[in-house]
Amino acid sequence: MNSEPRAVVLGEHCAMAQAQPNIALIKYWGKRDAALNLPVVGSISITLDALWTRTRVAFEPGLEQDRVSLNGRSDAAEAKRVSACLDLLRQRAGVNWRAAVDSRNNFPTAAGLASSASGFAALIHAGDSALRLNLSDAEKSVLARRCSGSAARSVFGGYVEWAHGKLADGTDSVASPLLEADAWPLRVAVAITSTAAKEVGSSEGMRRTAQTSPFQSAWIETQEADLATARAAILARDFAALAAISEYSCLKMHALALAAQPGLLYWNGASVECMRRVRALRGQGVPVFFTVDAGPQVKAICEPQAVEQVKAALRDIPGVLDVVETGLGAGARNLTEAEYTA
Ligand code: 2P0
Repeated sequence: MNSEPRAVVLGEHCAMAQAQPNIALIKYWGKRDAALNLPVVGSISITLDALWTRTRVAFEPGLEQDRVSLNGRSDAAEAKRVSACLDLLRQRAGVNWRAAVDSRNNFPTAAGLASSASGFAALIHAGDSALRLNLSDAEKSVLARRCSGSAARSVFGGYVEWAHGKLADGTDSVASPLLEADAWPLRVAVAITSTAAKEVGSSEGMRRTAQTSPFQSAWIETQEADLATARAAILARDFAALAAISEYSCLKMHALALAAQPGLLYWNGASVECMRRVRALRGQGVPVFFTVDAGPQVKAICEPQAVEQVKAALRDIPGVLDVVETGLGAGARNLTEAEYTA
């Protein structure tokens, strides 16, 4: 008897995976093809370690429709996105089996912490294993991108670049690793200033920006230089250079979105105070910089020796509900059932 009882319970087309969110230092904003999620610009991110999505996918030939549970609940809009993502995997495998998907995050969903990035990277990774597709990481990145743009980057760990690509079919719009997390282990303090879902989602925000912001062409024209500067700073482990180019890219993205009609204002008062505090610390010689995505949380990236001081400073700001610390982590990976249920 060497067959494992749990394999019988879960069925043979079942797998579990974990992926972590990533934070862009050089931002993605704007699509050249909304259906394929092809970006108008490349981007550079860091993958985190303390925050995760864990997902189980079980394809069951007898099932009539996909069953999707996210953080223990079912949501029709999210289930539709998950089914569309599963369709990409089913198409690759040449099967029409429906699946039961169970997924949970250890951080607030839809609050500017890139839950769609870790969510879809984990889904593609688990689905690939469940259907035994043996896709390469690059192929997983392409599929994850089609589900949510930034998910392309969470397939990989550490410092990651996602190329905007030139091909119409998007096969060259893929992420790849720039530097391992261990090679430059920066820390991140995330100041949570709201746990509410954002008012305007990223896809709608990008569409509105492209249609109405007068800065869209300047954004696209200046991105290549920012990417080159950030790439060089990362490879040289030059903190001051990475700080300068990252804050520049963040504020430029927000300026672009603020100039849409109606303007996209993702910050609250506490977000602004956090940014000011980070700059004040840096003025005192503390190696820290901020970045902010399409939501009100502020991510302060710092050298390891500064993290306690940075966390204390952020906690002190009125309106900061919590400060979560994380390091940089690995890319998407399979989980055993014991790891999944832990
Ligand atoms: C980024 N953001 O580079 C940028 C910066 C938010 C601000 O990628 O429509 O959830 O699924 O491609 O990836 C968030 O947008 O959008 C995002 P879709 P996604 O991280």
